[in-house]
Amino acid sequence: MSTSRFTLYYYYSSFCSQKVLLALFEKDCRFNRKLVNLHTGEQNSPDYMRINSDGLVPVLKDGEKIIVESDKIIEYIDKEVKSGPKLIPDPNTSAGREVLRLRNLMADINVRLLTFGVIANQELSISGVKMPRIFLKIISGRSGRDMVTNLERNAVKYPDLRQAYLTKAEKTRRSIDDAFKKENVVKCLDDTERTFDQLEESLQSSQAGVSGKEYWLTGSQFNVADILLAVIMDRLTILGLEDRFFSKSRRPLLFDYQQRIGQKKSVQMLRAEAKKIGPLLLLSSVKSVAPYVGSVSVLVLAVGASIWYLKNK
Ligand SMILES: N[C@@H](CCC(=O)N[C@@H](CS)C(=O)NCC(=O)O)C(=O)O
Repeated sequence: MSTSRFTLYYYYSSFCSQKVLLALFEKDCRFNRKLVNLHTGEQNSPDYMRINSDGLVPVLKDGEKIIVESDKIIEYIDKEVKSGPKLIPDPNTSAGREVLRLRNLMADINVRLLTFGVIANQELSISGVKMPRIFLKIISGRSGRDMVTNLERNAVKYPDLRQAYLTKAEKTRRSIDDAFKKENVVKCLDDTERTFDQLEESLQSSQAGVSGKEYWLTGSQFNVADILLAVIMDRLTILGLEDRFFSKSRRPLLFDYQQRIGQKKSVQMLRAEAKKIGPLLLLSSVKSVAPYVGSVSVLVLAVGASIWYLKNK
């Protein structure tokens, strides 16, 4: 039974989904969930491509209305949901302009390249990539190239979606190539370093302007800029890059910020959500070997029966 007018199509480990989840949790907004398993390629099924022809999560459905792009979804939620704090201040105010500046600054961090690039070049991680081994196996193995082949196959199979499938196949091929070129990933990490310098400066001015300990990126209100930063920091931590980007000695205010966001209920809810990936992957991997397990059992039974027959003959 539907409990809310909103339905979110999302996946636990997707960075863009996490931004939207955190926004929904901050707004204390109820929503229906539709998990789109990126590891089994559900986002490329014709049914899903007919909802979002880019074959990407997240997607928000509000009745018949479909909203794509995480930033647009957050803007939509902020406008439509009256509960919870205002996440996006009016851009005509100085606070609003500062939030917009920080959103643009963080939008330039290529989280996809960082994620796949560090997984493909794990020597770039400082403390080691903290992802379930099975997850690493799935994304660093052949799965990317298999995905391209499947997309091209679907382009033939579903003529109404031909262009969408071909476009996605091309984009996927390019992003896999980029992630395997170490110099791209190194440059991306260096650019992120400069962004983090600016974020540390923002925290300095925010701290100076707020009396008390509860200060966030642009002042006392946790807003969309903080949502972006919280999710980026969690991703960098998973990639084993926390000591490079927000260690106590290099960027103390960001280090402290990371400790403080962990006390927020919405962030705890988000982290609990991200953890669900482990059991799900285990389940899909068991399912994928299940047919073989089935035939192996039949074989074992057959061999056992033959031995028994020969012995008792
Ligand atoms: N600009 C889009 C990007 C969405 C996106 O890249 N989603 C990723 C997960 S973070 C995805 O669905 N990947 C699956 C795929 O590439 O097949 C947004 O902000 O929503």
